[in-house]
Amino acid sequence: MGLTVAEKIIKNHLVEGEMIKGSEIGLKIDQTLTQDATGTMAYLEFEAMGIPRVKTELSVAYIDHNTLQTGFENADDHRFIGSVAKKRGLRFSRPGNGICHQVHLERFGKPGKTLIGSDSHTPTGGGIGMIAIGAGGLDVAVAMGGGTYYITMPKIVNVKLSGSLKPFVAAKDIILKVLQIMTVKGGVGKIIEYTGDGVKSLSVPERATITNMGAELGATTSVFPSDEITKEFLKAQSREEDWIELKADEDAVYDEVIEINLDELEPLAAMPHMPDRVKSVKEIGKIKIDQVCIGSCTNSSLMDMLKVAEILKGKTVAPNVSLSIAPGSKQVLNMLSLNGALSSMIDAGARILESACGPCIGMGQSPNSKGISLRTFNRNFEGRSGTADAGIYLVSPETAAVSAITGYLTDPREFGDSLKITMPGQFIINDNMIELPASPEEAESLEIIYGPNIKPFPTSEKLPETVTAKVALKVGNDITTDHIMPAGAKILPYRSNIPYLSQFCFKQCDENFASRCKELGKGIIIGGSNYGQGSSREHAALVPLYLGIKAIITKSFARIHKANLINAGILPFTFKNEIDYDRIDEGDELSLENVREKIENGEKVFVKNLSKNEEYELEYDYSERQTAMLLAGGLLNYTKGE
Ligand code: MIC
Ligand code: SF4
Repeated sequence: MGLTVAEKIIKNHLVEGEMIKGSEIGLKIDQTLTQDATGTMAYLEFEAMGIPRVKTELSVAYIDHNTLQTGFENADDHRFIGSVAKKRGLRFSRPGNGICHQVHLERFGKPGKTLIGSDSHTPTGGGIGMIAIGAGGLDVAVAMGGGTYYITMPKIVNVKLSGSLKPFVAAKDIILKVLQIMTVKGGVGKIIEYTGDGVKSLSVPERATITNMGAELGATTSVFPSDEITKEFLKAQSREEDWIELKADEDAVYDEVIEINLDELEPLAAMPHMPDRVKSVKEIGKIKIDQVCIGSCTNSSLMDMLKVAEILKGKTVAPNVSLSIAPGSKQVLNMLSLNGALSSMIDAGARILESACGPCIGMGQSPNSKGISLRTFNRNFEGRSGTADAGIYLVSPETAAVSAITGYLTDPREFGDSLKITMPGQFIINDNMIELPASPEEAESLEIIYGPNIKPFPTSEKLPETVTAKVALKVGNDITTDHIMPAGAKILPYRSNIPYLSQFCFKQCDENFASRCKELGKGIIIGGSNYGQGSSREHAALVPLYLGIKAIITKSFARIHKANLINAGILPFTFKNEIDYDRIDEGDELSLENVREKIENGEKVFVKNLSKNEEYELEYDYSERQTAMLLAGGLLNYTKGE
């Protein structure tokens, strides 16, 4: 039987298990990346492991998230990460060099390799033919130390693209279409592999837009083949030698097939507050807008920016609309400046931001009250922009730029026939903002610089025989990690200070959650389906751990968050009968009797509702390794052999 692209790469990196869908497999990881919002924790964890040098082929520490420096905290964190990188053998991408995923694609991504990153949009690397997976910081720390990375062998979905995109219809519209079809839960436990003739018409950055936002499907990752177009991109990045061809065998077998005819696609938008609330721009109609933000790891490539500049050329941003543009990397910004495209943006009135995540993670540019903002980003969760009642629409760069001029959501096809953009055959290569590590000899005498904001991370205890605790919170479906542990300019500087962060936990859902947990001393959370979707931030597990959360019982979990809970030693269970979710109320006292023995022996687990004198059956699917981790009280205890 033939293999898919994903299976070929997995097979080459398989160190444990077999490629049987649904079973646990261990992968050798070639490359890792971190960013600064998750990186501080990942490097504290790496330091706790006591390994002197990273053992991967390549590990890069990026600074791109916490770039507003309104106090000493962010700059201290940058310095800490830089000092670890220098000493431990990592490259360090300095602030200003760009968004991790964009820079990684340009300078380091290699077809056929594995990459894990402490950021959920790491699958951007799938655009260049990598198996690139988002993970928690601790998993990345383990991989940096040469350890195996474990996932459940996913099902493989074939998205077959035919035809080619019409003018003003973009790669973003392809992934929005996939989101409309599959929804934000549709990709859980799956890899999305793109095939078909339509692939040939997409450049590597366009493919990367699609694999990037595959994260919003809940997918393990997404991948494109590596072909002549990949080769051209690598050549233009002066890295032709990194190219290998990768394509699925003729007789490869997929678990599901979705067909999309690119000729028929039209400009789409995801409406507030979920990336899968997709309608065509036409259908939504000409709503008045207050803000447009262009950039983020989804849409900040040179190609995207050149299109935006061409649309803005000679025009003025509509009155009462604020347009901000953040080119994805120093390379992109520099090329825009040298060819004059930047001038078209500035002249039209765009507010040019540094090459970083910026508004995407609420680092500035929060919209006005009840503001309508069009963004080329990947997430429009309620409150993520920093304005609780703002409405965010996710659109392509073309739709964003045309709408910025008209002042209302506009189908970009109204702008004209087509844009005349030519991609340069060679990018400007200057890696002067990527610091190289010290040699092992030099490294010995180097110090790691900890700032006063860096506090030790919480530790957990061995799983007790029985867990009895009150329901500290009950929430509904699609709870995101932005609900659990919000980000934004005010909170992100404390990513290395769990005690301080804890006061913001679940604040959007319940103002009193943190104080109630402190009163209770321990608690259980009840959730709906797709609990923990979104970011890879392990803070969404570490903070609840700090607040005494022992178990989380839901209708279903998102992949990375579930792995982070297990790493932290918090028990994730799902209801056998979803109806039981309705029977439990906040404040009920629950008891997981003999839970230690039961999960150790793989027996059925029941939770007793002591307040209502009822009992409900729960489900779990921990692998042997995960069971051992939970018994030990998390991955760190497990690794230390406790
Ligand atoms: C995000 O887009 O939510 C982030 C910020 O990039 C996160 C990581 C984080 O919370 O630091 C992600 O997607 O993993
Ligand atoms: Fe940064 Fe936004 Fe991409 Fe997350 S989604 S890595 S915050 S640009």
